[in-house]
Amino acid sequence: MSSPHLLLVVALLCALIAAVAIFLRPYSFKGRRGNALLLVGPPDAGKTAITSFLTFKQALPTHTSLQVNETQATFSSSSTPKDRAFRIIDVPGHPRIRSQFSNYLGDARGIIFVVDTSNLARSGPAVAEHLHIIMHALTSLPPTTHVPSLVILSHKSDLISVPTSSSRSKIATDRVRSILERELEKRRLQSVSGVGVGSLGDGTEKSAMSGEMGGEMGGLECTGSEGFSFETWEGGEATIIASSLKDGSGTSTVEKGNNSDSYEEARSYDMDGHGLGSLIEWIEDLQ
Ligand SMILES: Nc1nc2c(ncn2[C@@H]2O[C@H](COP(=O)(O)OP(=O)(O)O)[C@@H](O)[C@H]2O)c(=O)[nH]1
Ligand SMILES: [Mg+2]
Repeated sequence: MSSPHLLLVVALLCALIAAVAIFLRPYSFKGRRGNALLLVGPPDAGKTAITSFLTFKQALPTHTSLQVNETQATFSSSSTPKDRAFRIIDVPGHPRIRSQFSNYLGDARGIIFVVDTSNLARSGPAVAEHLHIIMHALTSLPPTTHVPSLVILSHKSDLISVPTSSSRSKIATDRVRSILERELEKRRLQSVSGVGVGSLGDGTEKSAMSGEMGGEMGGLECTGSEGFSFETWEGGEATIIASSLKDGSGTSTVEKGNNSDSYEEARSYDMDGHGLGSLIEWIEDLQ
């Protein structure tokens, strides 16, 4: 073969190898991207109500669930022209069941940690313990696994009192951020100093550091030396978004009917912390 031909063949081969490498990159280096959305968080936060809204376009009456509930829902996507179908996995918050979220981690694209904003001042330590378990699991994934995005949903934002002219959404997310950052910082300091943080939880179980996850829990490392913050968390992206399924009067914003028009209305309904509009945007933006 003459040398110009040889050069051409080599160049084509290189181009082919580069194209294959680019095509396979998400699979070979970052792991397969799953299609599950996991709803986790303490009991009574609103996980099942949100699942039913995302799935059936309306809030159905819920009751305390003692098993994982799986449904399907389709969302448009900001990165592809096609709609994307997700498995929605509603994991009850009861301490004996909540660790089952880890069975779905390999297929998780996003994790939605739902918090009842209105009672967080009281339940902060227990909620932080639960979130710590999730963050520990995310930071313990094998390096080849795609790490799902995490959103902390400052839910039931209709129940907090907000001075007129203030932003409900900002007050709700600021409250969740400051309480959880403070509690997670306590846990981080205790684990650094080697003192078990089991006593920081709600006291209903001794599992926090040893039993449930089988060993010491890390996963709260941050860049910089300012203590724990979601912004500097090394485990990945963690966003805080406000939502509610009811308006200030206690009327459901998503029970207005069961035809698709009311769904469209509720879907886009995100008036400063009311509705699920910001959460749905977050799902549509998932990479
Ligand atoms: N005020 C208010 N109540 C809500 C909201 N979302 C859910 N709830 C209520 O909170 C209670 C617990 O909801 P549920 O979905 O069963 O919580 P789960 O235990 O996390 O699955 C139910 O009575 C819901 O009607 C909300 O945005 N605002
Ligand atoms: Mg439930």
